[in-house]
Amino acid sequence: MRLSRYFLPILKENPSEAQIVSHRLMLRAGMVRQSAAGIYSWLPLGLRVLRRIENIVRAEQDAAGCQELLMPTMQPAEIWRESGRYEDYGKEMLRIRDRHEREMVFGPTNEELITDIFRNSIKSYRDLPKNLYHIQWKFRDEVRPRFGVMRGREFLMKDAYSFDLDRAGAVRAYNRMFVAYLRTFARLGLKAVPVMADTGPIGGDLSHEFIILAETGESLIYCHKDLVDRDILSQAVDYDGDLEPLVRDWTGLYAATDEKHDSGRFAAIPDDKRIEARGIEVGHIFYFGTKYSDPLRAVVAGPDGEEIVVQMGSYGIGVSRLVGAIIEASHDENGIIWPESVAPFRVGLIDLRPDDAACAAFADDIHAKLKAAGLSVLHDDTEERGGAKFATMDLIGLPWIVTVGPRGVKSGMVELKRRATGERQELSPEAAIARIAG
Ligand code: 5CA
Repeated sequence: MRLSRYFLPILKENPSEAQIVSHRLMLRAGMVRQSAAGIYSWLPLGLRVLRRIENIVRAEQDAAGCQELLMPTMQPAEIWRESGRYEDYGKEMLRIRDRHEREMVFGPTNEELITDIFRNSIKSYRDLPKNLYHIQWKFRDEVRPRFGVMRGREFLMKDAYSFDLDRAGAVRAYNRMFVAYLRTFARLGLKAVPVMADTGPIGGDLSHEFIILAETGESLIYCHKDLVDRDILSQAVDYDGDLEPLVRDWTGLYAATDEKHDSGRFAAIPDDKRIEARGIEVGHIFYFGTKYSDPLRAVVAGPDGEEIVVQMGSYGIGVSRLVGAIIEASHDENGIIWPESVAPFRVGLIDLRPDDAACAAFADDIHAKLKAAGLSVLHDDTEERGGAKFATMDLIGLPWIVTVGPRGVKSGMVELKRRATGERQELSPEAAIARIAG
């Protein structure tokens, strides 16, 4: 992609409305624009990151045996009356009447709708277990939308819903999601801690939040330090096997939100292993048994023809919140530092003299070679000054920056910079590409 043609409205100044670094950087880097309080348009650079996060979330859900579907944003009010949440949900739920005066809601979550789909289609115990998910926009009329996409009113969520015959099956589904979440956040370059949590309006008696540590986070957590230092990706995971030992290994160490905090248990942790910190909730999983399947009559016929009310759980990931959360966890004073797994482009290619025919040809040739190597490139072929070009690349945080100038055209060398470390090297274009392709 050539920057001269790309829609990248960079802001030179810090926007005054942004209180935290991720919000500031997302606005400055031309990733999002606010359309109304807590409601954002995703511009091309921001959307590329959002899609990459979505794809990692999707891949890990699929690997854990979930199946993707897509439910609408609008839902009929009746099913919310059936579950009893139409009144309970309060002002956070956006209620709308259509032209026939039928009551609708813009979905803040989908327990009712998925249970309705389930009850109309699945009738036998033989069809269980099932775990269905979608990645869809939600609306919650938050009292205080703030921090940009971190607490929006419209936001993108991955929500999965499991259906099982009994508690043991539901706990197995819960464990699969628990492990899939650890893997998902690790692949996004984050250290997420699973903490015991309250269930709030979703309900249920077993719940974990996945929290990444950040000073700007809205949650307060208490946990054992070893949880932060663990690496899940080095462990082999068999989703068809028994995940209980792995989950027990993670939940055996103390970790809780402030609502669930037990100061006695926390005090028993050695001093140097105790963490009391703020964090950002990027995922939340719930086991709630028959809270929805009972009132909505999601039942199946058991082996002897008896009626069994299915056991359910739900599992959310804040996909759009993650964009902000990753920036909170990975930036410096010059801008964003994207982990390679979610970077909008792998390489920024700076041509210092696009007005010089030899330099432009050299840059074009490297651009073509990077693409041929399967690497996504944002090629700065604009007439800006060199200093401004370097600042833009640092701001938007691409993992690798290749710079070419007239001097390099003569020597056949480019400068390769790694954004995360600032380390620079003079290399031939081929060596630089080999290094980036790693
Ligand atoms: N139905 C359940 C699980 S599918 C549910 O709605 N859970 S939740 O309320 O905890 O939301 C799931 C995730 O969505 C949260 O962990 C958080 O990462 C994200 N989220 C919740 N509210 C917002 C918001 N206002 N803005 C951005 N992300 C949000």
